[in-house]
Amino acid sequence: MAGVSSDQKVLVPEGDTARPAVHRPRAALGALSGLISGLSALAAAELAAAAVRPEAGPLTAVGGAFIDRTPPWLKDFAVRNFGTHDKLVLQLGILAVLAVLAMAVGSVSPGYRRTGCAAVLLFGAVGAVAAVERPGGGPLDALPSAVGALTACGVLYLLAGRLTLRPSRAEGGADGHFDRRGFVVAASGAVAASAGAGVLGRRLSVSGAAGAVASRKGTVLPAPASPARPVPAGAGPRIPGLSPFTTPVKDFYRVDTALVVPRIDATRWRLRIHGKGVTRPLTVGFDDLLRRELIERDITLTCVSNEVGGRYVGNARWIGVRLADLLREAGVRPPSEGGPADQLVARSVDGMTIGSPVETVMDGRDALLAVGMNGEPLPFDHGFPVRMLVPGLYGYVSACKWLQDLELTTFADYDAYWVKRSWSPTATIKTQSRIDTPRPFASPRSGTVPVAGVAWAQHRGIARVEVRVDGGEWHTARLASEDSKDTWRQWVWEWPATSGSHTLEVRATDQDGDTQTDRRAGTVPDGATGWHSVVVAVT
Ligand SMILES: Nc1nc2c(c(=O)[nH]1)N[C@H]1C(S)=C(S)[C@@H](COP(=O)(O)O)O[C@H]1N2
Ligand SMILES: [Mo]
Repeated sequence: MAGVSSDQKVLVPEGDTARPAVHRPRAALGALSGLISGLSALAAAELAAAAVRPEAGPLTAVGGAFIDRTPPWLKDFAVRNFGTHDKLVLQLGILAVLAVLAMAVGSVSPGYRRTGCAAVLLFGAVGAVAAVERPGGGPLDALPSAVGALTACGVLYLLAGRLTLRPSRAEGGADGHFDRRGFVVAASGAVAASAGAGVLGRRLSVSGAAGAVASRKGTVLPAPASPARPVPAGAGPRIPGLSPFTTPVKDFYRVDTALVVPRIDATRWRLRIHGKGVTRPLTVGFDDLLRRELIERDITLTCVSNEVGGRYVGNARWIGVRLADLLREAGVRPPSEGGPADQLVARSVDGMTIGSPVETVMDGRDALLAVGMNGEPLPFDHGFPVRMLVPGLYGYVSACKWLQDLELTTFADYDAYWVKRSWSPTATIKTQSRIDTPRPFASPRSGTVPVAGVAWAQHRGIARVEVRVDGGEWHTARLASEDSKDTWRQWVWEWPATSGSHTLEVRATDQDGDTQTDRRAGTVPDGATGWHSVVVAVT
């Protein structure tokens, strides 16, 4: 084997003309072998994760650990700039960092194979620790990272070996050469094997979720004992660009911390209700829930991270069981009746914790354990088999998806996930209104232009929506008829538009008589305020 001294030449900075040029491609090939071993690590880990559980894959585990440690300003930045693609951006970011590190390790590895391998094992250790520490994680979750790291080590060692300089006799001129052919063969072999392992891993994880998929397909939602009201008459004859009253599932926003969407087999699902003041702890299965009296309600869900004018709000027709009934069965009394617990903490299978005020959940509103959304079983993305919903509360304090456990406790004793991350422990949805049409910077023709959108003040109800142009007087918009206080309302105002650039503003008043404040506030800690405005250029 070539000595360290000759290998060190690889590290000589570019432009050092005293060194023979033959080493430069070797450094580049070193970097390439780093990339290839990184690829093989991920592929092998993917395969192993399919056998353990999808959440144990190093990319997912490190990404999840990163999300849990993201400070609120960065989370807000990501949500604002990447929206629902924030997770994709995160994973691409991790891949990019990994690629750079892999190339760095790879480029020194022809000279320092052991060091290269040690670095690879270190990355593996990071992945393994992250995986073991994920919610629901155990020692076995270290396996994918370990398998990946060992694979990468082997591949790197093999490839670096092909790049080792040998004393040259026949070729003369250069002071050595390496096994180019051997490198190409080994490298293509590693790439092909990685591709195979990756594809197989994906296949296996798909078949691993087969039980969950089948249990969802097999779910027949019984007819609700108490159906929803018919969809109310809209704000006006079909206004292009206005959000429909019911948001189709494909357009419904999704906000959660899950890099891998949990796929739960409903036939094995159990929900536990326990904690302070629970005199009869309950465990219920999915079929138990479906056999209960089901109610169907239109409820508008809103995310606290929704900016003024944002899209993190949607209205769906939900079917579920009254949560308050279940809590009563478990012996729970709200604080106003002397119950000792003021916080209901919902836990999901992916370790999310969401705390809601017991008083609110039990005050007679339609707080649900939902099993259906827009006439189908909950989609996996939206919490199959069961999620919580409390009309009037932001999602982060009410709408736990992939629900597994309900614990009665107090706000004094326990801070839920987002509360630990500087969001308010309780948060009522703020009255808001949004202009859907015209779009910002649209250029409608002068004449009558319908200005239309949605307004929401869940559980208080919308009383009035007003629009003004260029800071002038307020005009009352026409409202769609009310479905319930828990849903948004569409509105429209026919604007006699004159040519030129104009600013449209909207504000809503709820049925308590409170009008939206114009004071701009950000989303942290309990929801944004301010009026939505849109600038248009009328032609
Ligand atoms: N398990 C779990 N449930 C969760 C979350 C989460 O990250 N994990 N996010 C909450 C937040 S912040 C919101 S706004 C709603 C969004 O529900 P949706 O994705 O169905 O629109 O889910 C809530 N439930
Ligand atoms: Mo949210």
